[in-house]
Amino acid sequence: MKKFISILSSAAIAAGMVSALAVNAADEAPSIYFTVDDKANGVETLKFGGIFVNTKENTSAIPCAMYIKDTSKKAGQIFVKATADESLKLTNLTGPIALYKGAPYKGFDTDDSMNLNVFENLNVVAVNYSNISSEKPMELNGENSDSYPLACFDAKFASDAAGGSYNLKVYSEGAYFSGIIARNGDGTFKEYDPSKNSKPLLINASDRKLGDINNDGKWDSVDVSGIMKEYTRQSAGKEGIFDGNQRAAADINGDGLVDAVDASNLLAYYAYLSGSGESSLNDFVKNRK
Ligand SMILES: [Ca+2]
Ligand SMILES: [Ca+2]
Repeated sequence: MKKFISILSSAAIAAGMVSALAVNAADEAPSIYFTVDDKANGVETLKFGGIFVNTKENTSAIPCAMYIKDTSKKAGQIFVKATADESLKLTNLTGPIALYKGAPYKGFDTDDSMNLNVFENLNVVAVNYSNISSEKPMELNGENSDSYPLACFDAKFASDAAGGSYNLKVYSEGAYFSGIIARNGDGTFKEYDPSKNSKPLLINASDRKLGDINNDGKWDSVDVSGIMKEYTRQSAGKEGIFDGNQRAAADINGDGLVDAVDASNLLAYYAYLSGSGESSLNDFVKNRK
């Protein structure tokens, strides 16, 4: 039944689109972003926002949250579907009330009111905030559109998930489209496809610790030179020789690249450890200028 309601309301919006008039170029397109709870075992948020997951240490689900960034505060209807690569299963979808004590918009006080849907075959979780009867934007509960998340869910790696990079992102295909409708308050509106302008969350999964490329339990010059060799090969247009677990462990700053910056960070950390430093590699890199 929930699925039916979702499709029905989506169709109603699509029909209404014909009368869309206003385009205000000054408005920044609303977008969606994701966070994970890095207090979960084996989960770290890296310097540039990517997430590192040690799949040996992390055997539980990773709590995730989905937010809307809407600086215009004009969002009147929100249909967002999120997906991840297949081996990163999205489950346990809930509204934000229980965990965050509030929803971004007024009038959405129960999980039912935000029309949550899980499409297991697509590995998609969906949330709708809709007030079809009104021409106005929805009213915020907090100061900003992302004072509270739109929804919460878990991401769990399959036991046979390969090491490598995974993306948590907005899904928008066919009948399962994602859309954000900004209302100007005078009956005019504009629809955005957040799958076009939202940044996926990079999740690097590895069976070893961050930076320990050869998985010997130490961070040293062997790991540094491993990264440099890989980077040199790639710079020369050759295929890398790292497997997925090594590549994930080598993107030390979480920018999606394995390059000289990662090697330099690791070299500095090696020196720091030799001087009896005690921070984790990730904390060390985050604090490094
Ligand atoms: Ca090592
Ligand atoms: Ca990097």
